Amino acid sequence: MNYQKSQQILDEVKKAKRILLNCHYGADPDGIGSTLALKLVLEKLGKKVDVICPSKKLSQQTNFLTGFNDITLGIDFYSFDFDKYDLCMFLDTSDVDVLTGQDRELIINKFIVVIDHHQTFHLKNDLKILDTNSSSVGEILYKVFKDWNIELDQQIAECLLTSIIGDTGTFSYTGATSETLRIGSDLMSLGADKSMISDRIYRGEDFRILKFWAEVLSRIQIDKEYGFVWSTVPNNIYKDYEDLPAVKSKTASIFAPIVDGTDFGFIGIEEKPNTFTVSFRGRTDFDTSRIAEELGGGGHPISSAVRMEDINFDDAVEKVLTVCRKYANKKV
Ligand SMILES: [Mn+2]
Repeated sequence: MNYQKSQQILDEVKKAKRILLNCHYGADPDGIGSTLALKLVLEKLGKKVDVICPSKKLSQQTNFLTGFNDITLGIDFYSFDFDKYDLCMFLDTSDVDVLTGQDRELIINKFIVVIDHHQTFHLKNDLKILDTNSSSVGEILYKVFKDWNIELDQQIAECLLTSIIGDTGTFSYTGATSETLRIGSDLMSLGADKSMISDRIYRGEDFRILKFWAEVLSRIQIDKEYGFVWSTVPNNIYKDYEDLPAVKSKTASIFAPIVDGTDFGFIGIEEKPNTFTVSFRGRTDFDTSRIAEELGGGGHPISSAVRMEDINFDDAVEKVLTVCRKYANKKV
């Protein structure tokens, strides 16, 4: 057994007829790929499966995955009817905000299974597999499916490899271990196309995102003393680009962790007037989640985020910089 809880989760799955899965708010390739892989496996087991997502629009970069068009978008979790489901399974979702896209307490009177690799965890749930050493939920699920003796086919392999490639920068981030590569190799043998997936995720941008990046890069600054870079974009600029899916996290992943001599970086975006979202990305083994947590957010050491509400742009930037310098390693 890779995970102690695998059998218990399988027992719950076997009892259920209708199962609800989620793609988290602003779902990324790991969120989408892992959810669609689980959907395919549950359907093989004879279950009726629905997938819901609070975002109104998803990035089309993973639209080649089986089941992508079956995801029901724009779901309001606070009016959604959970009654017809016997079981809810939430993947790659560390927090209620990420689950629902809203910062409100949510009570679901259903048996809930959570499978995740995030460090901070605030959902009240009944059964979870939490493996923070895993590169991605796709990697965890691969091992869960082994525990369940599921024979993987090409479609499932493609979903899982999409998850792993999405969360490891095509096997390049520190989270990608020798085991991740072994799993990737097995998924390729099953017919998942690594090059196609990687091209779709990393070389399939909307031209307009480059214009947004020009705005971000024209504002980028470096703190050489504390070893970090940052850029902050006010709402009057961001509003022209807010329809681009996952634009905030993607921009941070590309530009925040790449500057020599830094430990981390952040991109701060005023997503609505007086609402400021900050995405931190680590470049070294520096733990950015401590900064995000102090500001009220969370995440992994290498990737974390916070949304700050009812705060004006300048105050938000100052507050974030102060906390960054509190935790940063002084360089000079
Ligand atoms: Mn993930």
